[in-house]
Amino acid sequence: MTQAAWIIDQLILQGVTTFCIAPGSRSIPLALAAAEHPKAEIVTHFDERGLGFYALGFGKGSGKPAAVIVTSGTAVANLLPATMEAFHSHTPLILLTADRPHELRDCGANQTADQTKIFTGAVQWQQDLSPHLNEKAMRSITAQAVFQSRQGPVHLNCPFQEPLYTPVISFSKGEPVQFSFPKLVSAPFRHSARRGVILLGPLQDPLPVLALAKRLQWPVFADLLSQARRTPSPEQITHFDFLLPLWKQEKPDLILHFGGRFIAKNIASWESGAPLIHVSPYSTLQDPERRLTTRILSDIDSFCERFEAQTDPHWLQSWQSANEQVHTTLITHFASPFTESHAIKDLPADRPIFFGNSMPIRHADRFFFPDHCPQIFANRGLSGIDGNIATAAGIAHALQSPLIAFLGDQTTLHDLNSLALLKKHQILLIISNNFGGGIFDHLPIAKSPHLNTICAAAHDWTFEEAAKMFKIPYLRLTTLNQPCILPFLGICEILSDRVANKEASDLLLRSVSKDHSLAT
Ligand SMILES: Cc1ncc(C[n+]2csc(CCOP(=O)(O)OP(=O)(O)O)c2C)c(N)n1
Repeated sequence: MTQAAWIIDQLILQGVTTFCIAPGSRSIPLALAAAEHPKAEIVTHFDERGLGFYALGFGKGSGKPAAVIVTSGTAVANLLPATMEAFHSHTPLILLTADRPHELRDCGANQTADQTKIFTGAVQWQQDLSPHLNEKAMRSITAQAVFQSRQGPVHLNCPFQEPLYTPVISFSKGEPVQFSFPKLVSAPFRHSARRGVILLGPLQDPLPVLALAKRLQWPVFADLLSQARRTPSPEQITHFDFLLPLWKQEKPDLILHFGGRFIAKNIASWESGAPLIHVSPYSTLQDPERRLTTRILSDIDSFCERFEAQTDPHWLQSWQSANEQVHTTLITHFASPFTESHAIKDLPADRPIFFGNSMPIRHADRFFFPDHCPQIFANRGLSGIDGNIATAAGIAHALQSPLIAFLGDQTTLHDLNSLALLKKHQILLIISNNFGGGIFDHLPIAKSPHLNTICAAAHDWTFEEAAKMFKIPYLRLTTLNQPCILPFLGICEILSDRVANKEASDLLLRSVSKDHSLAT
């Protein structure tokens, strides 16, 4: 209990105040210390998998880690999916897993497995603590864990000896340990390019990059998760995803990539032929196509301030006018009958939105351009369809704000347990039910007679009864009716047809391609 109190108190001194707790016995010292600490905030959930995603969502929403407390055994393994997503999206997260002490390991004790390095490959840092560590060491390791968690998840495996419960806990007065990140680019960085393109991937703060684009008058291709849509600027070529496969005009002479991987696949397949520089504060490589010519490890703003290159006034204009053409084609497209992409284009933009993986995030990347774009979230580190409801709930918690979560039906089915987390927050969960995985209609497997069984997992379920079980208000719609959903909190299910969605999408691609090739 004393050791647990040191860990919890040091976490709080380091600014980690949210503790996500699942029930268990070996974890009682940690859970109790958190419950008793006057500055700790507690969230509880019965399912460790959902709990891990909730903490992940909290990290995405706040930029700060939440600490997850679970018992030993399979409970620990249930944290793996959320930890993997956190690792690949550089989301802060701290895992505190209770364990048997060393003398009870590997000798048949109940609920005891080798869990010390279970997250290897998915954590930034890990430590197996010992019941014999003194206060100084325990506090120092805990502080180090918080520091490491700025770049991704960390794991502290915490063995506890019995007794696991004492009625009185005292928190000794400890000191926080200070850590800081250096800014790495300190001298001017000059390049001779004049027709540069800026790729703005998922990023916490796009403003330094947008300022650089304005200074150089270079076009910016901004991913939905770059948050750049919140600050519209003439340099942003909003429909780059449609344009790249059709671009026949002058080629760029440099590509600068900031942040993570793009949702739009056309970025990866664009054969621009230009040198590619990636700037990121993370040491992990972001280059699946193996095209990088320069890799710069730096915080974004210090690089942007020091980067110098040329400007060509016609370069940006040619992208802008092509973008205008695509925009005109899209207006015609959305005059057609209602499909899933209409629902996303027309979403209320009055609160943050979490988009589920699969088609929702792709439609949003292409079509969601409201006048005032809210903060956008998704699990794109590994693009899992698991834990999406829990992640959205964790984000709503971090932001202390109402939130929309827009998910596909399989994504919702995968995380039904987490409906239990919904009612603590002001969430409008919109389920786009096309009765299976609509994404597979866009892949070559769509031609196979096995599409519906092995990939799309077609079904005929709706979510009314699930809503009832968790006592969540429920609404069913066939089009996205804004006045109807604006004041509504709960589950809103929109039914759509996979075939119609796919046909509309094909028609749009043909129109863009035809209109653009006529004009260039
Ligand atoms: C945990 C996990 N399992 C499987 C997949 C593969 N997968 C990607 S999208 C998808 C279907 C999602 O269907 P749905 O949520 O209904 O959305 P839609 O495709 O209809 O937009 C699947 C199974 C995944 N990304 N993550």
